[in-house]
Amino acid sequence: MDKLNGLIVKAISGFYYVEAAETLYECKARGAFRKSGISPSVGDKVEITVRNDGYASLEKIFPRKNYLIRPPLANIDILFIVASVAKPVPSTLIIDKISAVAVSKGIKPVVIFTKSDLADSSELVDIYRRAGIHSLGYSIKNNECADDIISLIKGNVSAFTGNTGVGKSSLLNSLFPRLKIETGEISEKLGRGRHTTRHSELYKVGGGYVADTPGFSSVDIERYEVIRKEELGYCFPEFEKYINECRFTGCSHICEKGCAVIEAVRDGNIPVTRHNSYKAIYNEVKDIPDWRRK
Ligand SMILES: Nc1nc2c(ncn2[C@@H]2O[C@H](COP(=O)(O)OP(=O)(O)OP(=O)(O)O)[C@@H](O)[C@H]2O)c(=O)[nH]1
Ligand SMILES: [Mg+2]
Ligand SMILES: [Zn+2]
Repeated sequence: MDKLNGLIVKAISGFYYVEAAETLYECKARGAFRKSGISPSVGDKVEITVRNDGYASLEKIFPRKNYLIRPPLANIDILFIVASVAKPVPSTLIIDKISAVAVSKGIKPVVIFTKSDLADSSELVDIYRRAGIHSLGYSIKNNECADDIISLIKGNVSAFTGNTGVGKSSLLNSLFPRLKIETGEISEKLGRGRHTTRHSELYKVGGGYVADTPGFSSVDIERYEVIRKEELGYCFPEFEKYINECRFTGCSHICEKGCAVIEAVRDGNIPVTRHNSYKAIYNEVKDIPDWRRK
């Protein structure tokens, strides 16, 4: 029997696909281990045993450096938040919710606006650049900014997330043609994607690991992870300087006259859409007691 350390690259109906020693093992989780309440996820570093007859089982999950609940992913360095400039139309609130969660977990958010052949992405890209978040436009038609994305992927474990139909799988195929991930047309009737990608999977490409994930729907985003209101402002990187300057203790930076954050919005130093998202998220989380988080 061999004991090996590996990485979960895919999890489907009770089977975990673990890359270890240059080989892909299909593993079942050990019964005792299942009782621990931690469910193994893509991105987990694990220990497996492989019997002489080839049967492999998951024995242990090594401590995680971070964990995303939606989609379930462990140990991510960079979260590429993908939105399309059209078909489907982008929502800055969704982008801001996800990027705030990434920041709260020490994951670097990168915002990509796809389908930039259909509409100009520069205004949206600019909002995030002003917010101190790495942001770029992309189109599979001309591969603009491909080098930028590839250099971020190198040496990191990253994941692509975003609404269904925004072009996550198409983007990965255009950067790494050998992947040949299935993609799907947008439904003309509903104006949204069809949930073509059904499971998360980590691919070893470009000197790193990249996860493609199933696109979420509006229901998923309503039940997205909750950040405590006291912490929320710090999950908007461009707010920090002004939060520190704000002279009101316990200020919610929502409407107080003389609040440094509100002044920065008024002076154009914080993008208005970002502050609107902050207010919307703040109002969603302000009455959620700590015990109900998650
Ligand atoms: N015009 C244009 N269409 C694109 C671009 N990128 C993707 N598409 C189209 O958008 C549709 C959806 O693409 P997918 O790659 O399947 O989208 P996805 O985000 O992976 O969707 P899910 O797997 O459902 O989450 C396909 O018809 C693509 O051809 C782009 O840059 N420009
Ligand atoms: Mg997909
Ligand atoms: Zn304030």
